[in-house]
Amino acid sequence: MDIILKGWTYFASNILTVPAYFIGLITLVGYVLLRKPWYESFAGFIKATVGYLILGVGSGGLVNNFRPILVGLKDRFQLSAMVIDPYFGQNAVTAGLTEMGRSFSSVMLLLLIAFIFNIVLVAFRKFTKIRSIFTTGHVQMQQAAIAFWIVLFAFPDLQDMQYLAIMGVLLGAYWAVGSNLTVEYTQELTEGAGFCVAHQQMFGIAIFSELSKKFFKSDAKKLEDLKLPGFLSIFNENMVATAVLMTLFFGAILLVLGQPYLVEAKFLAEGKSFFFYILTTSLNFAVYLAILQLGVRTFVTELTNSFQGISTRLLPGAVPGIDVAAVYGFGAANAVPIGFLFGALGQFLAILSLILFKSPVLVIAGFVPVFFDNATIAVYANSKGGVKAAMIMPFIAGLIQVYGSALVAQFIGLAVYGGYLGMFDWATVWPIIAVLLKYAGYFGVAIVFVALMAIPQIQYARHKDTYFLITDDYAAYLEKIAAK
Ligand code: ASC
Repeated sequence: MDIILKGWTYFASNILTVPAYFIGLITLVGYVLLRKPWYESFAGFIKATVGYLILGVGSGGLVNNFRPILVGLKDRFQLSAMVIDPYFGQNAVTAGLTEMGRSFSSVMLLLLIAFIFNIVLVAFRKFTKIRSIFTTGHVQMQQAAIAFWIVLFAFPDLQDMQYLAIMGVLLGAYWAVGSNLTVEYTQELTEGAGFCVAHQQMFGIAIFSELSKKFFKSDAKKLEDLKLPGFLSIFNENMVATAVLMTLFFGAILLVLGQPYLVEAKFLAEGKSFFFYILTTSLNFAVYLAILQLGVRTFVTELTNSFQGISTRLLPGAVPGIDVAAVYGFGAANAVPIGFLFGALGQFLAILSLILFKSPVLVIAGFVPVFFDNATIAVYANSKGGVKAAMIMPFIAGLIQVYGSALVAQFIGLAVYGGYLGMFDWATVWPIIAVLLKYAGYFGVAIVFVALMAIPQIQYARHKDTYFLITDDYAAYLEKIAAK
């Protein structure tokens, strides 16, 4: 038993929670199952892993460069505020647990239980209607930390094994149902690329795609159809648009922070030009975005080609759920900066209102929610409802991220430790789960589980004839839709 657990822990901490290797391994296994020659399988493994690592350089570069700038606002004005960001959320849980004299040492075991549960749900897809597997390990760790805190808050006196059982079932169900919920929207966005999203705004993708469909015309002007005239035409190009918009946005924030603070906080070396610091920092946004898109292009085809091995031989009909940044390689490239800016506007307005109304919790915008949630929502909203949807939906999401996070972090007592996850699903779906668990106990656990399981059933009932076809054979799906 001990050796199995050690082996698992090794696998989980080096592969399962490092998406690049996990996706590489899946690609390798997929090609082997397709009986490709060993050298092609090996090459597939390399391309998938390297591509995902490149994606990580892009998204990590964005996170590491721009998160400190946003958080700088908190230091500069000495606000006692909570940062909404997955990494701050994870730190807050650790701080809270340390203070209580507890730890959450069984995260790896939890991942095992939840992951196996996810696979079982797909294996029984005939009954569960679940098609997708959640593979984004670093996100799973962040979510496990917050979910542990929520369960601890609702059931303070349980044993470790009982926590594991409740969380394994709830998280496993959320991962499976949430990623499954993004299948249709993602297949349509990527024209059948064969993956879905396994991240932190999966319900958000579904909700805002549906709202965009409902309130905007499907033939509304899309961002990619905009042909700006005259000098504005430079914005037709994504790299130029991103660079200019981000220079304005981060330039303003860096000016507010001011040169003395930036020097003191070691952002800017003494004696260096402030102007060129602002310029380089802001232009780096476009650099990392370009890297990220290169990463997506490198691994997506490998992954989805090889995954046919898994979805025909190992786990029939399965679809891989991957990092949300993968969708930035599809749809309108300009949706990414637009979503970020309108989401930031929503978040800043919400934060301002918290200050004006003297809320007991103040929130500081974290980079990960404000960028990765809202850019994503704009990409999907644009594909369903065009330019206006791509602006309005992230704006609404920005408001919700702040208000929902402020409410839930106060409710579960995490606000005092300085952070909360803050992503869309964790500002909407999980607060509801927290309330149900707290006030309805085990009955609440049952309600949440049944409600989650009902979602794929509803999806299936709405499109029985194409539900599995959309991932099994996208061309046939399109024909069927056209024939209708
Ligand atoms: C997250 C998180 C990140 C980013 C990344 C986006 O939630 O923790 O590092 O989003 O996954 O590519």
